[in-house]
Amino acid sequence: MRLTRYFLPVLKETPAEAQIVSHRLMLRAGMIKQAAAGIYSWLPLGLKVLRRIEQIVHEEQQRAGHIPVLMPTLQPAELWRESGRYDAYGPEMLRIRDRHERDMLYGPTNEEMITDIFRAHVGSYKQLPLTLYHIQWKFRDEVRPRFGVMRGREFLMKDGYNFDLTKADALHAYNRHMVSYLRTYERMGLTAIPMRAASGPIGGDDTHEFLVLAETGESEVFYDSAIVDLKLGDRAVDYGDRAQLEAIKAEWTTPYARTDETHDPALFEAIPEARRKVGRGIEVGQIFYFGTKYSEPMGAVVVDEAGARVPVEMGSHGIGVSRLVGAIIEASHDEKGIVWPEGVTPFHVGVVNLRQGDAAADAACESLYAQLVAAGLEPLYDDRDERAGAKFATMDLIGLPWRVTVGPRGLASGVVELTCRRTGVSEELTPDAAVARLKAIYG
Ligand code: P5A
Repeated sequence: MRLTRYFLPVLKETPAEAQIVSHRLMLRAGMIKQAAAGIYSWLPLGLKVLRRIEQIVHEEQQRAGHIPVLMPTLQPAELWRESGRYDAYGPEMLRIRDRHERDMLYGPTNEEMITDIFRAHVGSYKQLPLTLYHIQWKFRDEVRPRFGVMRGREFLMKDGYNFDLTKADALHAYNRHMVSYLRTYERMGLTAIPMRAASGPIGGDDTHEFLVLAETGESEVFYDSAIVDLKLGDRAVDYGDRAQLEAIKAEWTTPYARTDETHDPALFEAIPEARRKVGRGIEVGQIFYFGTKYSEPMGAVVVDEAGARVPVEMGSHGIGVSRLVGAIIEASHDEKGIVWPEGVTPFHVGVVNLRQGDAAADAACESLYAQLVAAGLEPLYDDRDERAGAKFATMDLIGLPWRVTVGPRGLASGVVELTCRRTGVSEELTPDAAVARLKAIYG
């Protein structure tokens, strides 16, 4: 993409309404535009990051054997009356009436609708296990929408629902979600810690939230610092191997890690003092096991091996896709702007032409651009007629992990400059070597 043809409405001033750094940077970098309280338009740069996050979520869900579907945002109230949640959900639910006076709602979550799909099409244990998920917009009429996309009213969520014959099978599905989430967040450059949590309006007893440590987080968290060093890395995970998933879950849930909702001071005091940490965290996901809470009242039953009709065992599992954009920025920025982890960056590399209009510099940039594209990378080429300082400031603000700077002086000796956004370290190398390096980095 060439910057002169792009739509990147960066702001010079720091927006006064934004209280936290991720919100400020998203507005300044031209990623979002508020439409109403807690409701945002995603501008091109923001949309690219959102799509990269979605892509990682899709890949990791499907690696775990979960199947994508797409349910609508609007739901009939009828389904929620069946589960008993229509009245219980309260003022966070946006209720709508259509022209036929039918009660509708903008879905805050989809347990009822997926259970309705299941009961219409599945009747035998032979069709289990089954996990369906989608990535869809939700609406929750939060009392205090704030911090930009972090606590929105309309927000994008990945929500998945498992259907199993037995509790043991459903707990295996729970573990599958836990492990696939660990991998998902790691790919986004995040450390997200599973913490025992409270289940709220979704229900059930077994639930973990995934928290990214950040001072601006909305939850108070108490944890054993040993948990922060755990990494899934590139170990081979077999999602069918129950013992392996159980072992990984034990690895992450044995060290103490809880939110204020479930904190147990006695257990916390038992951790060696040097490892006892109190901080704040951003909730980027939550998984639930709730058994037959929805299947029983809604009549989602299967015939088991003995021919008996039993309500199906269920859980639901959510990732805050749009919130993650803010959470990643909270975890990765500096005084100049965003520092995107390579896994989610909107463009792989920025190309800065120091002397736009200079024939040699222009030609070198064009050639570099073509080579980067041929290597399968997406460059953003700053081809504006601007001072070098302004171009660097824009690149630093929007946070591309790598920048190639092209100028007449370097070109005279056959080199360009490759700069790492995170470390600020630059090196001079030939354009070919720069392309090869970037190709290797993004593998
Ligand atoms: C699990 C999937 C559920 O709704 N039902 C379907 C279950 N869980 S949850 O914890 O309530 O939400 C899942 C994740 O969505 C994000 N989230 C939000 N993101 C932005 N703005 C909001 N107002 C908001 N509310 C929830 C969180 O990341 C949460 O973990």
